[in-house]
Order: sequence, then structure tokens, then C-alpha cells
Amino acid sequence: MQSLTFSKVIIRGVDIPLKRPIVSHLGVFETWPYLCLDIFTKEGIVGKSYISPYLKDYLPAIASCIKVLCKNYDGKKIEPYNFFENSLKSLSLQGFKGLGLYALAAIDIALWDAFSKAANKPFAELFGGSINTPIKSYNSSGLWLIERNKIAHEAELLKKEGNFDALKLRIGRENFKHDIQAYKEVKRGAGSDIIIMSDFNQCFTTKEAIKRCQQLDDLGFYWFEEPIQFNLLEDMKKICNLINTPITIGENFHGPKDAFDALLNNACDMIMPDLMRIGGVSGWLKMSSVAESFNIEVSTHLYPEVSSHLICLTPTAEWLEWVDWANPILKEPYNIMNGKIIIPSRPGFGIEWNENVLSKFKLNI
Ligand code: SMN
Ligand code: MG
Repeated sequence: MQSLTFSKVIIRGVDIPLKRPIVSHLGVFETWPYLCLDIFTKEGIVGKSYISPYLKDYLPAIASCIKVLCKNYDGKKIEPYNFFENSLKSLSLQGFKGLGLYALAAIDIALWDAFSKAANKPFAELFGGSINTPIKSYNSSGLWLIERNKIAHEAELLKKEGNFDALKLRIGRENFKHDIQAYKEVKRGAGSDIIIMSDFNQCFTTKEAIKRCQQLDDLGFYWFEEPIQFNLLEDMKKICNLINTPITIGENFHGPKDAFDALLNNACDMIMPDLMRIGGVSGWLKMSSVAESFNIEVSTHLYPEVSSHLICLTPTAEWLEWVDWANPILKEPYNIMNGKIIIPSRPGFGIEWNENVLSKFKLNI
């Protein structure tokens, strides 16, 4: 396999309109921001990655962190494992979480992309996995806190986008009856067999969450996601013990140690780490061993392209969260067939930019 030498990183910011605006307990978003990385090597191979750190005003700060971390790589042979370990150590003075970790994740994904391109293999195959692993995927691209009379139609459309078996509904509405009505509307639109995940986005106090989860417990939701602030591990454990529906958390784990702490404290029944916040590919692989040792199911959060490769290498993998939000920035977006994501047979993560879209929605960072 050809060895690669780090040459430079180009970072671009974009803000892409969402087909269905996000209306959630986390806020309302009409657009979704991305940092797109190209890591150039002296040998000509370019590693690519994107992260979407929610708040576009922070993109310049994260881009600065990326530039600082990349200073250490100048002219060095690319060794993704070593780069990750060394960069993580270098972050200790300013913290292992937050913006520095997001920056490291973006670099790490692009380095593994370049590394697998040098081997001319899709990333999952580089690690001895198969891109043909069947990966059940749920459509999470909609069903925000929208008006009740729009839910059934949107559920029908979301199901049809990839013949999905499962959809995620955002709940924690005004009162429990509204949540029940919303659930029934999803069934009416997408059919009675549809599996429905649910997400509270941390909207409740512990007392409120226990009450609401008890009121909804027998309805048939596949999971309750983040009923309370995710890091209140003792309270989360209390909720798990009182409620039959599985409780899941994970999108707010900052690094594999947060996953370990949650599992050690029995704070959830399953987890769904986020590729960026867990620390990119390297952070994910560490987390997946932790999850295996606790025999706990792992689903993904956003980033369906890279996450699908990682699911192939995660022993206790469960669901992939499908969102199509990054499709406009990609030349050849991934597809869903019969509720399963199709991993393209392309080297690395198979990501090429749609340059017209990157120019049109460019942010000055
Ligand atoms: C979510 C993701 C991205 C933005 C808002 C809400 C949500 C999820 O928590 O799990 O999909
Ligand atoms: Mg969530």
C-alpha cells in the first residue's frame, strides 16, 4: 500500500437550506451548516470529510482548531491511529471535549478516507468488513414538532423515500395526549406496521419525564431518546428502571469515555453516539469495543455515509439514522433501498463534493 505524506488542509464552510426545517426542543433551524475538509497529500490522494456542528457561528473557531492541530502533521507520513492519539494528547491543555474534539473528528475522518483511498478500498473493507452488510436504517429526516394535521402525510412521504420500516417522531408536546395523537398520525400515514422511534431532545425535568414516559410506555414506541438532560446519569438510570420502553442516549457523548461512564452507571438501555462528538472514526471504534463489552446495542446519529461503514465494524450495531441533509453537498449521495443503506463500492467513504453547491452556499469562515 502506498504511503501518504500530509501536505495541507483546505477547510470550507457552507450553510445548506433544509428541505424540512428542524423544529425541535433544541431550536428551529432553516439551514444546516457544514465544515468540509480536503486533506491533500504529496502523493495526490485527497482525504475528505464533513462535520455539521449545529451552530454556524462556531465554524470559524472549529476551523481555527483544525488548522492548529494540522500544524503538527506538516510533511509527516499519514498514520491515522498515531495522529489521533497524538492530537488527543495535545488537546489535554484545552480539554478533551467540545470544539477541539469536533476539529479532531473532522481531521480523523479525512485521514482515514485518504488512508483507505491509498489501499483502493472502501473504508469498511480496509478493516476487513463488508460493504454488503445489511444495515437497517430509519428515516429521521422529518417528523419534527409539526402541526398534527401534517404528520400523517409527512410520515407517508418519509416512508416512501426508501421504503423504510422505521421513522423517528419528535415528541414532548404540550401534553401526553398530543404525543399519542402524533404517534397515531404516523401510523395512519405510514401504515400500522411502521416502527416508530421517539426523541424528547432533553425537554423534561426528571419528574416530568417519568410522568410522560409512564403515560406513553404502553403505546409501542421502539425507544425513548433523551427524556432529560443526557448527562444526569443517576436520574437517567432511575427512568430506565421505571419504564419498559428502552431508553437511549448518546448523541451528546463527547468521546468514548462518556459512553463508558453512561454504561457503567446503567444510565440507558442502548446508545446512539454521534460520529463527530464521539471523536470521528477513531473515537467510534474505541466506543464500539466499550459497547460490545457491555453487550449494548449501538445505533448511529446523523452522518449516514461514514456511520454506515462503521456499523459494518460494530459488533453490537443496531439502527442507522438516515438523514438526507448533506445530500446537496455530495456529488453522489448514498441511497436507501428497502429500508437499508447502500454503501457504494468506492475507495474511502466515497465522498466527492458538489462544487456548485459549495460555492453557492459558501460561508466566510
Ligand atoms: C436531532 C439531530 C439534529 C438536530 C436536531 C435534533 C435529534 C436526532 O436529536 O437524534 O436526530
Ligand atoms: Mg436525538
